[in-house]
Amino acid sequence: MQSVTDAPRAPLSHLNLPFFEAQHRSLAEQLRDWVPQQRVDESDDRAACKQWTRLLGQAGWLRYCVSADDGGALPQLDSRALVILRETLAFHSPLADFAMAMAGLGSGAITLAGTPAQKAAYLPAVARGDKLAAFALSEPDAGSDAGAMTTIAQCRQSTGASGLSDAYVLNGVKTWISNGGIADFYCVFAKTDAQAGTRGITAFIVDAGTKGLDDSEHITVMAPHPLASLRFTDCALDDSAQLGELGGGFKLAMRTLDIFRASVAGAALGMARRALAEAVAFAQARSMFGQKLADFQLTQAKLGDMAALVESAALLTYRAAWLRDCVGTATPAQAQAYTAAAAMAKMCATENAQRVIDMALQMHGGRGVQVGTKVESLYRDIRALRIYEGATEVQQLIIGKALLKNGGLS
Ligand code: COS
Repeated sequence: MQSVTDAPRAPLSHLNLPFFEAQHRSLAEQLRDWVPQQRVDESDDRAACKQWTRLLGQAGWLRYCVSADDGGALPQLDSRALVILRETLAFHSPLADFAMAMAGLGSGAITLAGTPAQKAAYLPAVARGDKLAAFALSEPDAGSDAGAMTTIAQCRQSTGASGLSDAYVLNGVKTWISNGGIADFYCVFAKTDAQAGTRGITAFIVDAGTKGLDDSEHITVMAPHPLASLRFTDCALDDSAQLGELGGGFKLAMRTLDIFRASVAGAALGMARRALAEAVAFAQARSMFGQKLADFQLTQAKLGDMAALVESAALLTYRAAWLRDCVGTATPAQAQAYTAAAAMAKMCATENAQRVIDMALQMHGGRGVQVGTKVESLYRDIRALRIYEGATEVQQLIIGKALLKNGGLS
């Protein structure tokens, strides 16, 4: 069994591609030296995620999840930095990657739409690893069809110290919420106008411990990570909890997902690269039929397939991140081109990674299914990435819609 410390190191050669700048290469170099030095017992997913968040925050890595004005490392969220960070972390520890991902996704809507007071209250603490964040969009009957949510935020007038103001009362259930149960706050999307479809959804920031919020229902999944359902029962929020415009919640959720979908592709790439490294090392070490496994043409052909799947996904992933960073999303055409590119990257990287990991596991024979080997855990780790932050079928829909609308994608 392998520990993080005796594992292979994440490769760097792809950072010479023209998508990247010197700062990205140096980020990857520093992170791949830092991760193996950390000692985190991952047997308890919740404790491990809290510890990874603390360590990532103390070392400054979470500063890439917020912008410089809010305690971040760079003036704006940099998609290429996020991709590289997640790729490198996922190569070594999918749970460390998960902790990083949730700091970004869970606070992303505040970065995009928060008031100065909301940003000050949450983002510097996220960047330091002092507050755990979560993104609460999905519901038992509204996963891919996020607009079908039924959690309701009813507006009531209340009299506070500063006079008459709006207040909201949340009722409903959110589910499959990553960091659920350990988060310090949730960005929650709810209907403020049940008749207005996706234009009737508004976002709110709800602190853990708020009266009327029960986040204790833990969900156990095949590759353990903190996941829970949230139950809101007459959960009262004052108007300072509203995040972004009234009725602007659906678009805010989509814009947040857009940014982080390319980074999911990065995480999938990290897992695929690790599986490939494990397969190469195993093929070179394993003897059979009087030669090494690597000497068989059958093995070489498989490794060739795996490498091509990894590198083609890498190009789509880096292109999507580069588009957002260097071309931008200021015009509707740019925004749509980026949305489609991020969807393509997420779809191809997660699907290809599943195939690469399966091939690596097959190459390991019986050891591949032995609990505790790296390819066995990767086989479980990768599966959720084809579903969360928009399943492959949702990405197909996004790409198809863009194609039909534009007659082209860029
Ligand atoms: N950025 C900004 N606005 C967007 C957008 C984006 N990426 N995608 C859609 N919108 C806007 C549309 O322009 C439209 O605006 P108008 O009301 O002004 O016309 C509005 O949002 C509704 O868009 P659309 O009609 O495409 O919505 P649908 O209900 O058809 O849903 C999908 C589209 C399927 C793409 C969406 O529901 C989705 O992404 N689902 C997956 C959700 C998900 O990822 N869940 C995982 C949760 S996190 S683990």
